[in-house]
Amino acid sequence: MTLLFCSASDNAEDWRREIAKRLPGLEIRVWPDVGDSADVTMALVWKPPAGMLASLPNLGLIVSLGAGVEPLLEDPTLPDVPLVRMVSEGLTVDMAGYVALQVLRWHRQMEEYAALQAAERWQPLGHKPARDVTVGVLGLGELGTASARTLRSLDYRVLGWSRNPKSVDGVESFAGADGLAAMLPQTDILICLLPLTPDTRGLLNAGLFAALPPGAVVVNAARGGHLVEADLLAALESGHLRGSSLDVFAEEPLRPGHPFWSHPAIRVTPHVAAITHPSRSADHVAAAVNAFRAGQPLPNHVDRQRGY
Ligand code: NDP
Ligand code: OXD
Repeated sequence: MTLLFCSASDNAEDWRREIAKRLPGLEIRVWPDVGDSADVTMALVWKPPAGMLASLPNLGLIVSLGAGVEPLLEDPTLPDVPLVRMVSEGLTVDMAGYVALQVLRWHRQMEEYAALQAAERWQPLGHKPARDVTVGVLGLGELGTASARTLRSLDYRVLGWSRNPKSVDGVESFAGADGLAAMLPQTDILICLLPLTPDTRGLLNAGLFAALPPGAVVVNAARGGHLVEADLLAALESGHLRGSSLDVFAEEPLRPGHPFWSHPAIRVTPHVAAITHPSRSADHVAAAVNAFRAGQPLPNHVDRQRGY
């Protein structure tokens, strides 16, 4: 059995080393050095070239280096073999940290204090207790649930939205369209941690922003495709929204001159909210490979129909 690694943005040698520690003897090839493509039975990939996976005649398993699999599902030639997505403690801890950082940034007025520092002004602004600030989390999956728990530990009031109702200690659960309509007017800071699917594409739009209370903040750490960029700019321009933290964009890298770069109420990070480090995530790859080899149920198997 041979595993093919293919990613332009991950270090192949680091992955090879970490996988070899856990699966000694497994042959690992790095694209484009595929050798005899008939040998390849498993692929570990992030945004492989369209059609590449279809060129592997004996492929039996695809493991995504990303938690979000829409780049793979968008390839019409994607072979009909099991697809496993990335779920790892490292990714989860990273994301919960990013979400807490952004919530604290806006709640604790870090933007305003940065401006005061620049003006050499010593001026306490005061802030509400965290328990009086409501954070709404769109998506209560692996990353959303961990983020919600971290926010609860900081005493925020936390609401969560998912397709099916959830039971997460201290987190009020909302589901479906009615649930979203009920949650939004209560939400001071909205965090998007949804997968990108036909149902969620463009969800962060003018209608949703209008349903948030005046002065709300929007944080998108999921996918750029969730956000209608012009609607965000308009909602900030009108003063209805106070600010936004964006880690993901419709087009990455964000092009030079894009209005988000210089917008005073937008904070940009280059898709780094959570990173799949090999040392923290190779256990998950090994678990998927072992399950596949043993013919056992695969962990974090993607439901292609749902799209996540
Ligand atoms: P999960 O699959 O574990 O969770 C997805 C959640 O979204 C579930 O709670 C699901 O509901 C909910 N959901 C899906 N569709 C809908 C819908 N139509 N309406 C309401 N709720 C819906 O995903 P993860 O938490 O692991 O990851 C979430 C996303 O985060 C990834 O898909 C990826 O795009 C992004 N990501 C971003 C990173 C970054 O660095 N910026 C890093 C890693 C991931 P239910 O549970 O009821 O099915
Ligand atoms: C992911 C990502 O989906 O890094 O894992 O965006």
